[in-house]
Amino acid sequence: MSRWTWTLGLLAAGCTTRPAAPPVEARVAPLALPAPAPDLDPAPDAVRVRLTAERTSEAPLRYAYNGQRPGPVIRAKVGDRLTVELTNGLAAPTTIHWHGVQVPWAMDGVSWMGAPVPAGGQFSYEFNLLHPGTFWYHPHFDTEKQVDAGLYGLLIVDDPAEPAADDEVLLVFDADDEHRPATDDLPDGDPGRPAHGHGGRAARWTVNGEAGPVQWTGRGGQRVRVRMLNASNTGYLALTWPGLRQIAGDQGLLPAPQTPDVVVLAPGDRAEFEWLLGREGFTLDRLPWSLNGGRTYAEAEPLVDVVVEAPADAPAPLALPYPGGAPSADPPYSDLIYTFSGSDRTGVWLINGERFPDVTIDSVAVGQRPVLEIRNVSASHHPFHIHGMRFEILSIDGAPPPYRRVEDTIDVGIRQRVRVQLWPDEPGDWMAHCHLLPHADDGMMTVLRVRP
Ligand SMILES: [Cu+2]
Repeated sequence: MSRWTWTLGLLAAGCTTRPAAPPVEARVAPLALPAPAPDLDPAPDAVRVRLTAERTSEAPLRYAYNGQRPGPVIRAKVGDRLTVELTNGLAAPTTIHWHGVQVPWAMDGVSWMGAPVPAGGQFSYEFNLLHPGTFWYHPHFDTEKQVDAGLYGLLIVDDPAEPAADDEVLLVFDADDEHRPATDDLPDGDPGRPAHGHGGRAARWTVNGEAGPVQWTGRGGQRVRVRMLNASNTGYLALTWPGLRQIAGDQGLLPAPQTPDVVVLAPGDRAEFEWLLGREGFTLDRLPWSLNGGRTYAEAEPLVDVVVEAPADAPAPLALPYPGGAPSADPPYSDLIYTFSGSDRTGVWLINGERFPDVTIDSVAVGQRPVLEIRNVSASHHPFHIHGMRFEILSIDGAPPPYRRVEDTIDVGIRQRVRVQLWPDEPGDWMAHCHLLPHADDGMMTVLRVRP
């Protein structure tokens, strides 16, 4: 029996815990964590790393930082000065954008009104790390192609005030061959039932560069901090597992831990979780999800098997310094409105009827807290991302979020209206765009100017 068939049988039986047989070692590859980037600066408050972007394969096209996919994990703490020396070993220009990190505009890695790093060139990115969280880095030049080819990695900013977990798991998800026809990538034995909607296709998901499912082994009684990134160009990741406990989102700790049944990571999203290991393992399943309507009808796909060695009582959660706080009130006005429109039929995606780079540039001032309303009038979800600043979700279709959410990437559903309060604290011409990278490259991008 294939691994796939075996797991589907398990799901169909409604069983969520692991039976004693067959031996798990025979079924799945062990999870490999992405290697860290060595810190070349001995000073305690400075981190300096080197990244070289290179082509590692021609067909299929593969790029990598330092030969790794995902790229090296850059690790620092709040207050550190980070220096990243980029060497562009590609035959094309590139940049590095620091997704979710508040950086000076000149360090943001966009080529809007500036030059990218030419082929063979070098650039040193330098900035101070102001906020803790799980961030990521990727090119912002020919973005759809360069990210899809493998240029991405985690940037983790630790808060020394937080208690350490017993272990840490980093999970970088990507969807390989996202644009392949669905008939090409159905697993063996699947009857080939057509999935409804774009993104409902059986794209092959990878975990830290390996085809899932992968297996991770921990010990009973351990508290494990789990950091996840959806680095896919277009794939939404709806994940579920027993005991799901979310502790952080895009921008660090949530006001309090949350225990939803399912968490949806849009492209560009990060989230952190706690695994409180007890006596039984469990499986992280991906639920089918479409850009054109959310959950779809197809089988769940196991991505990560968590195995527990030395079963013991599950531990109490970490005493993390959750900030608390309720959502801010949604005022009866908007300072800015972005209307998302377009369609796959035309291949044109627009914000306020405009196609990047022919866009109107709105402006706000440093320290203002403008209210932005995002109206999606298209038949596709769009994950909205803005550079250089964080934002708080004020309401979704008129209702406040269930808890205070500070984000840098927010999914905007079909015909949905999402209102956010922007926190511009750095001057610059910041890109604001859909993080479905084909949509961004097809024009769904604008610029918000922040005046000093
Ligand atoms: Cu979009």
